Amino acid sequence: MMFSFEEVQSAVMAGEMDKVVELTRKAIEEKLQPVSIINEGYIPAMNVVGKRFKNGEMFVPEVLMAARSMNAGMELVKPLLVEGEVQVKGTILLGTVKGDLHDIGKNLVGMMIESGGYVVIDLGTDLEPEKFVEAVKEYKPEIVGMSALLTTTMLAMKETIEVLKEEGLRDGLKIMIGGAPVSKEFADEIDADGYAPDAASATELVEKLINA
Ligand code: B1M
Repeated sequence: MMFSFEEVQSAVMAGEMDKVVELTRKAIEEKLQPVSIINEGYIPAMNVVGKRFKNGEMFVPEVLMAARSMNAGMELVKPLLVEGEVQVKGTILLGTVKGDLHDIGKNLVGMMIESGGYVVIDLGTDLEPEKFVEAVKEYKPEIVGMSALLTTTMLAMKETIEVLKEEGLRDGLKIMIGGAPVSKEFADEIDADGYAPDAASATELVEKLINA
C-alpha cells in the first residue's frame, strides 16, 4: 500500500499515534520530502482539528491526542529536515502569563510555529514578567508570544509588556498574544503587535510580524 496524505491526515485527526508513526515511516521510505509530510500531512489535519474544536465537534482529550500523534510523527521527520530546506526563520519565545496554568493551546501554538520553520523556546506557564525579561535578554528573540486563558490573568500580559518597556527591551521586539479571553482590541489596548485566535493563524501572524 502506498503512502497517502489523506491517510496520514485522517490518522492525525483521529489521534491514532501508532498509525501516524507507521505512515510517516512509510512516507520516509518512499522518499517524500520531509517538509511536505508536515505541510501537506500534519498541518492541514491540525487545522481541521482546530476548527472542529472551535465548533464543539471535538473535545480537549481528542485535540490532545491529535497533537500528540502529530508530535510522534514530527519526531521522525525532524532529523530529516536538513538545513536550507526549512531554514530557521526566527526565534519565538512562548509562555503562559503569571497566575495561569493553562498550556494546551500554547503547546499547540508552539508546535505549529515550530513546524513552520521557527525556533520556539517555550518558557512554560505561570510566568512572572521578569521571566520574560530574562529570557528576552538571553535568547534575543524576534517575537515574544504570550498566552492567557483566564479573564483574571489577561491583565498580566499588559503588565509584562510594561515591564519589558521599563527594561528597554520593547523596541525592535514583536509581541503577540492569544488565548480564549483575549482579542484584537485587547492586543491594541495593551500595545501588543498582534493577536491570533488559533494555532494556524498564530503561524501566519508570526510570518507577518517577522516580515513586517
Ligand atoms: Co480551566 N478554565 N481553569 N483548566 N479550562 C477555562 C479556561 C474556563 C473557560 C472554563 C470555564 O469556566 N468554562 C475557565 C476560565 C473562565 C474565565 O476566566 N473566563 C477556567 C477556569 C475558571 C479554571 C480554574 C480557575 C478552575 C478552578 O480551579 N476553579 C483553574 C485555573 C488554574 C490556573 O490557571 N491558575 C483552571 C484549571 C484548569 C485545568 C488545570 C484543569 C486545565 C488546564 C490543563 C492544562 O492546560 N495543562 C483546564 C482546562 C483544560 C480548561 C478548558 C476546559 C480547556 C482549555 C483548553 O485547553 N482548550 C477551558 C474551557 C474551554 O476552553 N472550553 C478552561 C483547548 C485549547 C486547544 O484551546 O487554550 O483556547 P485554547 O488555545 C487556542 C487559542 O486560544 C489560541 O490557539 C490555541 C489553539 O488553537 N491560543 C493562542 C492560545 N494561546 C495562544 C497564544 C498565541 C496565539 C494563539 O500567541 C502567543
